[in-house]
Amino acid sequence: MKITDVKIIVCSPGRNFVTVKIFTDEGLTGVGDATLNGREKAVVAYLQEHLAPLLIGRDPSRIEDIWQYFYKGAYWRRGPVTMAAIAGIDTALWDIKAKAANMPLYQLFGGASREKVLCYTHAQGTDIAEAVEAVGKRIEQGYKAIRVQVGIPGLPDVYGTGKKSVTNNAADDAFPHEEVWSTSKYMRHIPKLFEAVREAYGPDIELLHDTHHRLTPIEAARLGKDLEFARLFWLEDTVAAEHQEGFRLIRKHTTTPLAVGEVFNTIWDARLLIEEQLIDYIRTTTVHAGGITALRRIMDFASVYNVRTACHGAMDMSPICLGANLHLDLWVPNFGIQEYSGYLPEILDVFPSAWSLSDGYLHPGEATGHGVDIDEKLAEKYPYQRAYLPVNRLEDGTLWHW
Ligand code: CS2
Ligand code: MG
Repeated sequence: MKITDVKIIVCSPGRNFVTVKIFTDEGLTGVGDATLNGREKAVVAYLQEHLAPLLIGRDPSRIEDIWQYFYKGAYWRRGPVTMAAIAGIDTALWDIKAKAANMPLYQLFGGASREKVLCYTHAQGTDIAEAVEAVGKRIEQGYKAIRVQVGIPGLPDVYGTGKKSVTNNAADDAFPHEEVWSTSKYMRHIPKLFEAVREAYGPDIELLHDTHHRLTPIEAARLGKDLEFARLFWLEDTVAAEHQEGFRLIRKHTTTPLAVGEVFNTIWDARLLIEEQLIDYIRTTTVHAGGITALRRIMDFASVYNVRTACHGAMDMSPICLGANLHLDLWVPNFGIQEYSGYLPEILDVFPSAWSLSDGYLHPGEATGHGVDIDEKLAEKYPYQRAYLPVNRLEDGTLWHW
């Protein structure tokens, strides 16, 4: 089999997506997600200018060699743009390989280790009452695990707590929306949120919380301790994780489980965290960690150290990324949980998917390949729209982590 063409499809059915579609001389095609929220066009250029031309004429079954060719061959390794581009190609190639084998992708990894994939979804409110009510709705819908975020008194808007967070897109103008942040206001308020949620719904429902990299290690240690009463499933992204050693301090002080890794793009970003068991869940996901080939390696490495998997699955991971993740989730022995924030209906129309959700669990389905496609005609109706994630500033104007 030979690769005959590579298309890079950009569409915006409510938010931007970049999709790689690979064509072969035997008529089989495969698709992969290459979306990098807010920097989509950089990945498009990387793919179009540098990678796609080098694929023509190659044997699509040589996935490992193609991955190494693009990773090692470029000399310039790692980075979100490079790794999202490689991921788009890698995912499409695995799709083709599983279609050629006439099997759902998870069979190629070694088959299912479980019947279904536990997922967590999001509930948020501008205040505690609203957030508690939102959690109740998610429980009614059958979810077993819920990430809860809330607005902070004294801060006008906080990412992930209001209407804007539904699509994550920036304001309608050409500049990113600017938010205001105060760690002390936040730290005082969050324990009250989880007191209220536990009081309303009891101990059985799994609760998660995302700090979005905004704390220092000692602040994270304090928050972890303050939340121990709530027995969280995890506390996510407490600190900016470039400084991996910072987690040693957090770990010394709290038994609240820790999750990190949605912005990691290689195994190297997580090596120390995993080796020293400084985290409980690794959140790397197919599209941002270099595709299935690379994510599988991270998952296996994590299994040696009792770290469980928890693929990032916000709405900016396209349904293709979710589909690919779900095949890994169904197989991976050290599975933890899969994030599922849901999709706008128009996104699901553009990406017909074999995966399904039932009673708080996902399943990748039994279609051959990874089971997700793109409707190219429909995608054309939703042209790219420039959009940014917000930025975060302290009350005095200092640009801050978020
Ligand atoms: C979040 C995401 O899902 C999560 O845990 O951190 O909403 C994240 O902010 C976006 O995916 C960024 O593009
Ligand atoms: Mg997160």
